[in-house]
Amino acid sequence: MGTDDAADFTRRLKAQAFGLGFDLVGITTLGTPATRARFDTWLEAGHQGEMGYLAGEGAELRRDTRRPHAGATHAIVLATQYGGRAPSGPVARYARGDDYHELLRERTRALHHWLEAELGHPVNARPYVDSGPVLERDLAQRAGLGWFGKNTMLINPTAGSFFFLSSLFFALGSEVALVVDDPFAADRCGSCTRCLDACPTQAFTGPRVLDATQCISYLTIELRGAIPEALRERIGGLLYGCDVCQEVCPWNGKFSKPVTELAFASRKSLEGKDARSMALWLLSLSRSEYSTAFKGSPMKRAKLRGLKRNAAVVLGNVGSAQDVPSLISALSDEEPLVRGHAAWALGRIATSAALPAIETALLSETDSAVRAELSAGAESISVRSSPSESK
Ligand code: B12
Ligand code: SF4
Ligand code: SF4
Repeated sequence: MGTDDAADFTRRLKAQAFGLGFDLVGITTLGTPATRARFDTWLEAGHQGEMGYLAGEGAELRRDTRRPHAGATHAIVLATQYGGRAPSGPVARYARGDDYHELLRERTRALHHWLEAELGHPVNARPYVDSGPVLERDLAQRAGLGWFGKNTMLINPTAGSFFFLSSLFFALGSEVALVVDDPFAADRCGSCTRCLDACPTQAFTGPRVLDATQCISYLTIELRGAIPEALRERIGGLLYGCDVCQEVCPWNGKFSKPVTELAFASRKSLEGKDARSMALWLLSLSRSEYSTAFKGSPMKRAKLRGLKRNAAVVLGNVGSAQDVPSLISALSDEEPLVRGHAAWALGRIATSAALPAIETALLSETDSAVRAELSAGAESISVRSSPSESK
């Protein structure tokens, strides 16, 4: 195949990807990620927390993109915007609609089918969307899609950073050639530090290094257990994920787009709810109501108990005396995680009306972590409620 043929085939492949709904497309070879050493340093520091899949065998596969899928030589790297122009709210923008994993995997598979139809034979290929053992931002930078912002996001100079990444790994035979994109060489952050300054938990240890264990996205989505007490207040009204370090980025201010993919538009059940009303709604959900409301939603990752845990934290931050009855009900939730965080929230709201309920709960509570939260909550109410109120 000559150079012209390669250029033509590449053009048609990219046109097909745009036609399928992808917003950015780049092509790269597979190999050792340029930021492999950064990744290793990050793991050594323990910044991955409980995300054990990133270490061990998972890390080994991430150290060379030729490892995850045998025989693959190239990747088409794809970005899909999810609506950075939408107003900020208690749920991160990426999680307000349907789960992106399956939708993007299907769309990436469609590109695979197109390749096979064009070449007239099966092509050894595999789609990756988020969960595969691939450093996707590194791969996207290598395919020319953007630079690593100081907030660690992959930022594109015409699209900002509110997009998902996916890729098709494939084996390129000798009968066809492709024009590979140059890595994105520039760093367009300059002297800006807005994202580092705005992070509510100060989770960045420096530019482009995020200690995930301090990040609200990790705390509200990935962390299975209790949220460290020192970080709860800083979560404010964020119920699921966090967009703060993207919202303040001037590249998003200028280039983020309204949502065009209907599947990513906010679900009706989330629309119009502020942090407090959404937290109250979540705390009230039965298991079957939860299954109906969150069918096909990325928010299922936190499970009902994680969402209720987050809701209790949010009420502890933005709630008032009116919310005490909901939190008292949560003291008898089947999950110790929820009971413990509800006790903390009652201690924060600190109305003495909650004291009898906490004392009653202490009589029957057997979980030692919840007992500690209940005692701390009672103590906090005793200290913080005014003398006139506690009479
Ligand atoms: C684990 C994970 C998380 C963790 C850790 C995030 C992190 N920054 O490491 C947590 C749960 C906190 C998280 C949060 C979010 N995530 Co996430 N996450 C991932 C996942 C699964 C792996 C990321 C990873 O390997 N981290 C390890 C660290 C070391 O890698 P890194 O942060 O990307 O850092 C690289 C560069 O910064 C560079 N680097 C580091 N230091 C330096 C220094 C210099 C000088 C240079 C040049 C480079 C450099 O090297 C690193 C390794 O390649 C990817 C999907 C995937 N398979 O890649 C999605 C992914 C990164 N997440 C994504 C999203 C959307 C989010 C959230 C916005 C969700 C939300 N709204 O809550 C937040 C954003 C938080 C943030 N600022 O990163 C998207 C990002 C798309 C984009 N435009 O960048 C991805 C790619 C998923 C996807 N397929 O779309 N996430
Ligand atoms: S997502 Fe939120 S908590 Fe995490 S680094 Fe960005 S601003 Fe900080
Ligand atoms: S806010 Fe500023 S420093 Fe942070 S990623 Fe955007 S341009 Fe870079």
